[in-house]
Amino acid sequence: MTNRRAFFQAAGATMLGAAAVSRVGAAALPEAAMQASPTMQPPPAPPNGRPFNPIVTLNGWSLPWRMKDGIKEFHLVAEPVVREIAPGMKANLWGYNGQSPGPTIEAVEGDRIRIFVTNKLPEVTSVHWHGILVPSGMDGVSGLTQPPIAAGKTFVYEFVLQRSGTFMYHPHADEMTQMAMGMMGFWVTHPKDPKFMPVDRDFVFLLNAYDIDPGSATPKIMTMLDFNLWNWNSRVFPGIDPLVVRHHDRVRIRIGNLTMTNHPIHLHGHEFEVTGTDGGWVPKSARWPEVTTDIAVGQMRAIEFVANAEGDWAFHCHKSHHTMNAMGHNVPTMIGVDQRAAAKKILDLVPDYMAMGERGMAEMGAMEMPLPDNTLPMMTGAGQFGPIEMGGMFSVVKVRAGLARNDYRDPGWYRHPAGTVAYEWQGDAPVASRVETTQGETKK
Ligand SMILES: [Cu+2]
Repeated sequence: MTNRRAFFQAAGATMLGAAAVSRVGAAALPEAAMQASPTMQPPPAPPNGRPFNPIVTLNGWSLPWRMKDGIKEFHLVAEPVVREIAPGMKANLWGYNGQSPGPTIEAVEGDRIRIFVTNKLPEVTSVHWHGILVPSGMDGVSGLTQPPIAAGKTFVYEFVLQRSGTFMYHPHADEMTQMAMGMMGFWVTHPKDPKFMPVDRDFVFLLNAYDIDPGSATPKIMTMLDFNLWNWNSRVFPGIDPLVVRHHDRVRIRIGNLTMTNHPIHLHGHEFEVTGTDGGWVPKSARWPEVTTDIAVGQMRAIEFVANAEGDWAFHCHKSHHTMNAMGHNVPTMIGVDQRAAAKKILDLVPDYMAMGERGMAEMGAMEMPLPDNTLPMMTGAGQFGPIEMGGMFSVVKVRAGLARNDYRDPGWYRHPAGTVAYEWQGDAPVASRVETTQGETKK
């Protein structure tokens, strides 16, 4: 297996020299780069072809290509994978090239693309290029535009990228099963002119959902709506990468929804504009400021903002049950119920029994409950001030001064300036000079 970094080191500026393709011998197939880790791999600048500003996939990577006779050749392998959803839980999914979601594919407007798709699944598949303008026969709808790709076979897709934007790829064969199992990936077509709508940091992730019973590892594929794990790139909080940006950076975040419900995605501390959809870029005159944008099923939204406020800013789906991990949905509401007498009786029979919920569910975030193997707590994650009580679709935009240009490493928790943190009132008069502005600076 070749991870992306080793792959680029080995391949150097020429990409895929003779050594790198030796695994497939003399065959014409390009190397299928594999990724064994869910750790974010910020991509290097493109080694050949038209220049572009690479994007960063949360907990993911971008697929290397080889240039052959002026055509960019990629190799996707559809196969069963094991994905770490967050530390403490791994899922048996289907994906591409070792991970779910598959690698992000990046190319440039005007590029001629050839994609080899090898099917290592136990059933047929196909790949649909969501939002990309392709000849009808390259659209990947099995039965309608092509025969299904049988297990063990490799198909070739070829098209020219007609417009820049943010797209997705996913099967159009036994879709409900294959998407419930995690088969999907992002596609970014960069503009031919690298100065078109430039940003300093450009992130992508997919919204996806699984139904995995506590104590198990394989999604229930017949679930229609009642999923229990709400993911960004097949990761849940606290397994989702923070979005680390420099103070004053112009930031783009591209989000695609391949779940079965909509997700109102909310950013704290900043206002943003939707600048792109899977149909293309939004003209300036058609944009308006928002702090939440609803992303419907099958949609993609690119949002942009200037990171003008330092801090740790929550960034999450606003459906509160989507910021929780697997939970029993049939738990009765216990707020206000005194369970002490009943709990004592049950404890005689079940020593591990824990009465829950009579003061709300926050106590779930702090307590150490016995959990089945391979199961995440419902609410988890700790910040510098205590339990964050979140799971699922939640991360943190960390705005920091003084970061290096390509430094995406977690800088730790924000060091708040003195006098700018909410505090317990202890009878003193509040200090009148502590007035926060929206810029995070203190005014007298
Ligand atoms: Cu949601």
